[in-house]
Amino acid sequence: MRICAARLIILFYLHVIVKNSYVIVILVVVVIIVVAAAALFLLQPAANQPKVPGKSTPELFVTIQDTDGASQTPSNAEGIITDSKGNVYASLLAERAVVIIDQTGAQRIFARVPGNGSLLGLAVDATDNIYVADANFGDPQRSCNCIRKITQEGNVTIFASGIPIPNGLVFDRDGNLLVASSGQGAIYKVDKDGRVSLFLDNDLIKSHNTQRPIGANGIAVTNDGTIYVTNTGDSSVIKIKDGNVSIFGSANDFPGADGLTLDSAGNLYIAQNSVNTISALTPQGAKVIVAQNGNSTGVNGELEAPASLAFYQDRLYVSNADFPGGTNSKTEAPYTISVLKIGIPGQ
Ligand SMILES: [Ca+2]
Ligand SMILES: [Ca+2]
Ligand SMILES: [Ca+2]
Repeated sequence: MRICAARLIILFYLHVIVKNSYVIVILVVVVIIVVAAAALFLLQPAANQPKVPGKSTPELFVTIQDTDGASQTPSNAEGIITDSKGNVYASLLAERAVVIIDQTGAQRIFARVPGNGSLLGLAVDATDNIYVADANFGDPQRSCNCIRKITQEGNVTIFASGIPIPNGLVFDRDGNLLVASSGQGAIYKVDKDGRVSLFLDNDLIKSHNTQRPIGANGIAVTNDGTIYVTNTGDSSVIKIKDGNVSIFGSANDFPGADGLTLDSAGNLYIAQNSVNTISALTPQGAKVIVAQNGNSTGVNGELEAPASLAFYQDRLYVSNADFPGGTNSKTEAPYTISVLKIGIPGQ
């Protein structure tokens, strides 16, 4: 009997242990599931976490056709912009035409621009009117140092004038056109009625390079109103936020700094014409080389003195001004627009 009772007690305790083991196993499984789910959640990138562009290979978007029937006059483009439908516009510096290229690559002359200066930066307003900087680099008789407006019907008028070598253009959040003046090293503001006022005249956007007297050049504005401007002569990118003007990234770190644009993660893209390079600065000011090419004719879409930048969706379009000097040895056909698949949509 005593042995039997002892057996019963042992069986009872074994039963309790086995029963509790199930509970422990279930608890352990629950804990593992909770920890794994938490780890997966934490490893997911947050929707608003900034992304950084990787390295990209420039591809040929289009070879620009000769618009004036004179092969000795290059069809090289300085300005570039995209409209709400994904049309790409390029300003032909020497041929004084703005061409329009649709997403299939079909192109035509959008407008011929009267006068005989250099066509530089482009901007587009909320109803797809196009604005082009018409710059006079020396001879006051040659062009008007003005901003011309081109409607979708192709009508060209003078929108604003009296800006020394207007170059990069961008609309701010209030619908004013900001104009980088390369000649003065300043930013002008043009309101909706074409009234011109001096917005910023600051030493940081003036060139201190006698070999390259081009100050403020490319210009971009973030959704929160921060303005970025390149200073080509000083090889620098300048930030203007809440009235404070400062060097963004490292000083003198962007030789040939020309056009600017932004993506939706807040990265700033910089076309560096003299080194055939597109670089980027993250919102924290870290530098990334996005694309770089050596000397070529540009036949496969290689960068050739990249001047201006414009996003449509996550594709970055680049006008190749094909200036000689620096990495690019000479201006020669073909004259092209490159495209880079960035994978981050434009702002
Ligand atoms: Ca030509
Ligand atoms: Ca420019
Ligand atoms: Ca070329």
